[in-house]
Amino acid sequence: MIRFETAGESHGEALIALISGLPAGIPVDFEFVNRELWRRQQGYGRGGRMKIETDKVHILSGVRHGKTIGSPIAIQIPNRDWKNWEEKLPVEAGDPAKHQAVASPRPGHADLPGALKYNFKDARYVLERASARESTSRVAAGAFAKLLLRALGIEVASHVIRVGHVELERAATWDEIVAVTEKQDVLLSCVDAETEARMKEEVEEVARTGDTVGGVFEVVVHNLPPGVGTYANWDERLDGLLAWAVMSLQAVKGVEIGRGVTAAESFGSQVHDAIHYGPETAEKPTRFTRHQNNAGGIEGGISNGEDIVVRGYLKPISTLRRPLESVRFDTREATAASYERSDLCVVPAAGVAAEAMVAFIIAQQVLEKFGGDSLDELKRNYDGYIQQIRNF
Ligand code: EPS
Repeated sequence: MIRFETAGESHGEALIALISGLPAGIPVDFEFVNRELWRRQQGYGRGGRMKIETDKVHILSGVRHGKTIGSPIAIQIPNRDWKNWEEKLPVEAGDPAKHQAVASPRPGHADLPGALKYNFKDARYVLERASARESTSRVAAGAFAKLLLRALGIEVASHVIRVGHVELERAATWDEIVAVTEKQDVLLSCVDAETEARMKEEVEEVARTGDTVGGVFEVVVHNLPPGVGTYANWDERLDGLLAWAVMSLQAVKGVEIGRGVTAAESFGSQVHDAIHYGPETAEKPTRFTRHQNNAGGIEGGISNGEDIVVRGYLKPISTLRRPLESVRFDTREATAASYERSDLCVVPAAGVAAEAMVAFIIAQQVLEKFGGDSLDELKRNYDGYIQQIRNF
């Protein structure tokens, strides 16, 4: 079973990802892994921190001569900002006069429940770990999951379908989504230029008013064969696993698979994707096809061979330049919530982090079904199954 853990504080020395269970023999494209980290740093509305950091992986173990060797992969991503925080947030006791306390919790952030839970009179320790900076480690781990999936021809990409009030009002093709992920000048990762320009105006508006704005990203998995995940046990359903993984990302408050939300207000005849039988194609192992994909590629907790479509609904960032009301930890007096440099809009970046989570779950379930300690063994098992599906 592949799994990963992360460690690190937002302003600590480094972020860590530890991945275990990946088969041996996966070629590691270092440029690709670092580009994934770069993608997570992009987008119109990111804060000043992204000008300081150039996230890059330092791989300590589990990769030799450019390939995975089946051992745990330890990854370190240095925080460049650490040099500005060494005295404010030392590992040792340090000089308390130099510590930078967060005295009044921000509504919407983990500050208050975290401080109550861990008995801190300062939310500094809470936000250091609750910060979405942690998603850097997830993207590093997800990049390895993508490398495994890529070796089987399975791809994962994302795009933005809403920023605040502005929504993409048409479907996006797979090629359009891929083109967005390949861009060098990332704005808001929307496939439609006119909609993207209006999304930018939405961010400009909150920049003026000292507010923040959320939105919706969509992650798509392309070329996944039918049969991954199962209805047999509640904790093995693919939709449940994906929803959990995406919901665990910072600021995600809702997850939808396919047409999940509007399906609830429609009739069955309008929602379900009629089944057809078509000619054999090179890309698809099954000749059972659909003309639409409202199910988002999952029926009964199992992939059905259509693209997997997972949407994440992101609340606006909770650090506001024009802060909401809060209460001081020490005196209990009413005051404005703490303000610290932050982002205005992170929907494209959250989409990249969600790609990582989705890729990891898909890789996990693919390995669960097909197994293999080496990529060669996995490919043999995988190809055998694809043949079975073709012959069905
Ligand atoms: C982030 C880095 C952080 C924040 C953001 C995400 O950097 P800093 O706190 O130094 O500005 O920009 O974190 C939050 C939104 C948050 O609420 O903590 C990153 O690398 O994505």
